[in-house]
Amino acid sequence: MKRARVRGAGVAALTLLSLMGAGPTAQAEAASSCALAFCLYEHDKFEGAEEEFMFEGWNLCYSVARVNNKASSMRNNSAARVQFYNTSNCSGAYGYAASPSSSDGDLTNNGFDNKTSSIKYVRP
Ligand SMILES: [Ca+2]
Ligand SMILES: [Ca+2]
Repeated sequence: MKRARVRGAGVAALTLLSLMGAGPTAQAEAASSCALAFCLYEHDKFEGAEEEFMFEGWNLCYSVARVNNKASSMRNNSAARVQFYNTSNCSGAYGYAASPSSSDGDLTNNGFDNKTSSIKYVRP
């Protein structure tokens, strides 16, 4: 009985996925969903311009380009802790660190709104 219910849920999830893929909102969903390891957004609540970052190894630093000094929210899909730097090459002390698999819709209360210029993936 329990087995049957689990299978039922799986079928429902698959149906929902295919509906989303075919629906008119598919593109809007993709625009604000972070496909890569880490994403920064220009505005609060994952709005505005988006910049996506890959995870290619520990302790790698990535410069922020599109939303340099503009990031106001973030999504971290990676298993890494992501450190935020006000400087361009992850130099000096980081100003904020995002936990693995976390998101933050407003960086203001972390004191790091519109500041991020580079990010670094570190082991949690
Ligand atoms: Ca901003
Ligand atoms: Ca900066």
